[in-house]
Amino acid sequence: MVVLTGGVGGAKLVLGLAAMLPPGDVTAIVNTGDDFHHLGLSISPDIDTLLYTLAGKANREQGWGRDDESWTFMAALAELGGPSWFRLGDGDLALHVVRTAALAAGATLSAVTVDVARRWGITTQVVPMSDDAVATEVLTAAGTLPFQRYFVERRCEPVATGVVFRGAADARPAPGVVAAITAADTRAVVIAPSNPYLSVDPLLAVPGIRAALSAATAPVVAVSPIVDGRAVKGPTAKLMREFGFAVDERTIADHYAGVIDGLLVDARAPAADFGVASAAVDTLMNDLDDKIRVAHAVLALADGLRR
Ligand code: FO1
Repeated sequence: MVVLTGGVGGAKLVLGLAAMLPPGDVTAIVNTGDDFHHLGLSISPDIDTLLYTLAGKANREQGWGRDDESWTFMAALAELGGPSWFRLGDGDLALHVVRTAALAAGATLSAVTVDVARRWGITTQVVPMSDDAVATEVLTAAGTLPFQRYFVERRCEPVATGVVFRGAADARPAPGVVAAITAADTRAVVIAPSNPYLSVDPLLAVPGIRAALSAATAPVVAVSPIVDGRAVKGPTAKLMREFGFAVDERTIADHYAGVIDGLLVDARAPAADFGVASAAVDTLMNDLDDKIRVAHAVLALADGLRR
């Protein structure tokens, strides 16, 4: 199984799939458009959410960072007049320091990620979409904002008119990405219920990934992030409205038209023609049983599809 994913919502589905399949059978290809440099550190939020979630270290209430976190560094930073808009916990900081040092010494982001996953006993393969820099920027009424400035500092408040993925056109898929998507024994490629505009589109903007999705023999199936006319988390619904779309499953199906063969929607969605094969299940994922239920439904939908 291959999953194209952003942070929290996608990590839940990856966890469900990993729980029902043999170790090593799931490859998560992760958005790196949120990555940025802050205080001299290389920060990869979605990769880290996958790593923390799969290692059982995620801070679930906060939705990012690690659990049992302490904040001595942030307090000391504030005392010195350092920036406080982006919060780095002490344990989280260690990961950024290790990654920054490894990248400075010539390692690739994918190699650093493999190393952390191995140390934490993670058997799911966590692969950045690219080792080349891609930076998501949001075009807003307040000007063009780098992703974290829009998302964290401005809390997604400025009205968005578009999104660009700087560097994506020249970015090469990281080693293993194309092979995983196109492998003859890949059962399905799943687009996680992540934000289509901010988390999945950066992956689709990498030409080699889009080409691999066209060449794949496995069906490509998306899980809709819409539940009962809302997005489960984050600014997905707000962006849909700002871009002039209805907040419904049809908009998701249209967004992925030409890429997907099937769409898994929430059981509360009104019956509709999505232009592709579809199935419905309760897609809210709180506990592990929920995640496994969605994982089963996505596999069942994909197994019924031929390319
Ligand atoms: N999100 C916030 O809303 N506030 C923060 O201070 C913050 C810090 C942070 C530090 C490390 C990290 O890996 C993620 C962090 N996030 C924070 C989440 C980050 O903005 C993610 O990119 C988004 O949640 C989108 O996936």
